[in-house]
Amino acid sequence: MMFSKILLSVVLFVSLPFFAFSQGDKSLTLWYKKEAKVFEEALPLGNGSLGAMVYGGVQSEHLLLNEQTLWAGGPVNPNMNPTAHTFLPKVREALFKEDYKSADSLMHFMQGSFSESYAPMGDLYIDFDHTGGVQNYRRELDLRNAVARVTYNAGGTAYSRETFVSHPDKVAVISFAAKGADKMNVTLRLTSQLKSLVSATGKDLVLKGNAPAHAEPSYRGNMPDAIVYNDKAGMRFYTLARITKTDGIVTVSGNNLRVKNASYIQVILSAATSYNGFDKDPLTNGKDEAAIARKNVQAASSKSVDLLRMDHLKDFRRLFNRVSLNLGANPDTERDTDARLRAFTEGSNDQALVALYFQYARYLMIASSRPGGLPANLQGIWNHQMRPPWSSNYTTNINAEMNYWLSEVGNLSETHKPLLDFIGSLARTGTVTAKNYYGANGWVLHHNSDIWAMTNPAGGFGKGDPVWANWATGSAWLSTHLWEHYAYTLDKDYLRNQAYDIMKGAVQFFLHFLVKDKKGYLVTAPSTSPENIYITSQGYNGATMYGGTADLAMIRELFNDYLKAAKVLNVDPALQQKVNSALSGLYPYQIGKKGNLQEWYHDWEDQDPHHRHVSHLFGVYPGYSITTQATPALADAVKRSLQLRTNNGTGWSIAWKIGLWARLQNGEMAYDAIKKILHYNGTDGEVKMSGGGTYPNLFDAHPPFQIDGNFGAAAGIAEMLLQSHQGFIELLPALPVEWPNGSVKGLVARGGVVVDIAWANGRIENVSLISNIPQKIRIKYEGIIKEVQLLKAKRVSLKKNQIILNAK
Ligand code: FUC
Repeated sequence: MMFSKILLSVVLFVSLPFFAFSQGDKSLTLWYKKEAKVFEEALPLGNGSLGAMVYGGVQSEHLLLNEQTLWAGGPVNPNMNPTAHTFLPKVREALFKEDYKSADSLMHFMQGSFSESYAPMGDLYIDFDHTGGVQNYRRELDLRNAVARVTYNAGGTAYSRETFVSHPDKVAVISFAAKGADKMNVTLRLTSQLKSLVSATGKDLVLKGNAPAHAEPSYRGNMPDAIVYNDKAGMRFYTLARITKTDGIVTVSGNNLRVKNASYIQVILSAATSYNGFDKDPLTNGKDEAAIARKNVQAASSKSVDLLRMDHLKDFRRLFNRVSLNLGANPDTERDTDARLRAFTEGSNDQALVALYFQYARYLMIASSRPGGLPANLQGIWNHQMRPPWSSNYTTNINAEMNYWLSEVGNLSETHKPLLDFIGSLARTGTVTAKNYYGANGWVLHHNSDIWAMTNPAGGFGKGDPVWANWATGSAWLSTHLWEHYAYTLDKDYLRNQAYDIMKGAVQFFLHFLVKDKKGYLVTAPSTSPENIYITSQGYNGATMYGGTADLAMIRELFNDYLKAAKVLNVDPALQQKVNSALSGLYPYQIGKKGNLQEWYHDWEDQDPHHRHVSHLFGVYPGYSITTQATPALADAVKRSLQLRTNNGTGWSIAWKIGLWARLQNGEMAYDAIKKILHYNGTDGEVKMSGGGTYPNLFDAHPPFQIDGNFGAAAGIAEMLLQSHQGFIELLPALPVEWPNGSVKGLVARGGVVVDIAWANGRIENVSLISNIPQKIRIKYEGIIKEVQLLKAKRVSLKKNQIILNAK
């Protein structure tokens, strides 16, 4: 008896290695009492490229699988509309005759193809043959360990599952265990919506297939050829799931694997595609996807689970643990996350949920954006639809950029790299697009892109509405990211070798594209203000105009950043001079009759006064040329514009407003936007499609799901606590009364200064600063600026009486 007990416990210890995960931090865990019925309830895992959404079904576990490079289409032909530029003079002529209608209609001739679409790779199902009722069901996502767990009892047996997706080993590790009288009898299946084949041999399940040659954006509606396959295009993919450990009996059953009588099962899964870069045909010049996936599974199977887990945790925690946030309330961890979010929507003061939401964004960033990979798309890396909303592409008139507002300040600078590298690809196709559409030097990017680095105006050669299709300021906006990465890291080699030429290319484009208006100011023409419609004094509702504020705000920022970069590197004095003079010739910001910052060149009305885009306020955030201190009148006008727009909007629109109000140092309005974005959006198994907010799995609801709101809101929260865009580090610039006590550790200020702040009763208690770069910095609190000398990697801590005048 004694002997068998000891034996049992030894067997359990050896066979259930995943129990060795340290207990997750309750305040950093999302948990639920029911299995997920829909995508917006399932829990995301990812290693930057391989993504899994865990549904946690009892009868059938479902893992939706994605691979970041799996997209429809192939390399873009940047020469798809070589004569588009012949329409530019005509558009300009119409515009300067104030014939906006003709300008709008001519813009249709300056369009190219739609972007391609991110594809859903497949689904792994593990069907159980449970009989009897289920008790104590719980599923959770433990952010500290980046692991999803499911536990429940059935028929007196305790079941548990754990899944993590390892970045160092490039595999998903999925473990199942049963502890008690019953054993597990399961069927493992792989399926896919894509053209594919499944096979089972030995202990391996293989799913292989192709992405479509083309997938039409979903907003185009139902049409016969929305998804096109052909033999000459459409990248290959390969998914391999292997049962690497079990005490059960594994058999092949048709295209499935059966495991009988098991008390533990461990599956290792990897996936790869033939994508080989934006400009290489993935069929004729692609990677060997099968070899990659097999190698990953083979290598991981030879490691012990302990080692796989240890390496996963080491890698993940190195990034995640850099920041902690405490907003001063006891976490309401007794309530499941769904109930917590509902309660918050109804007015509970659960500020720990706000902190959890902030950290969740950091988690999602680590899971969807890693050096060497592609940038996170509209849904990060998680997509279950053949025609996902807006093709789950890179939408560059806000969404792609907003995805990366968190990276630097959130101490995840390396997660910014996929975007920075991608800008390099865009600059290549964008150089051809600049010639074809504008006869210009440099490079240009319009409102949509994809992994093929498409830069042309979208719209399907004339079918797109210029209000979105023809926006041409993407290279200016993205180039500000190149500069910001330098501003945070002070990495001169990066600036010299990677960023500078691309910034210069964007500058060259705009120096060519800007034209003089009747008053002699430099303006963009044509211009659109992202997706908003004006009403002229004659009553025409249109999109195309000249001198839109948003364009000029972005170009102003690009020029300023460029000048700083050229000075740091001490290069191109002649170009610097040109940029300086263009900068001073730009049509200045205008304050409209309502006291607002004018969005249009003329003081026109908006068709939708509450329009979700607030691009004309770019200079406040993410830009920095309007500040309450340096340009108070303009800052007031921005405030008025925001009041007129209201804090309502789509998910990302609300997120943007958190950051904007934070920059205007208005903690209460920023907090009001946080309340709005954390508005519960969904009901049991049903997804609401109106009103921005948050889904049960804390994914942002545009709606539908769009990840930019998660990242943008977290970036906004960081801006409420720390700002560094004015040449000094400002502490707690927009602290709302809802956060009287709290602390944040590990946020990053420009200059690579890592900042910890603690506060009580709404005022700072202490601050601690550390940087790897020795430098003299200035910190600002309650209007007082103080100089601090930082030595390399030497922490400086200041108490409140060293920061606050007359501190008690
Ligand atoms: C822009 C926005 C939409 C949506 C789409 C992906 O076009 O105006 O609201 O976010 O991108």
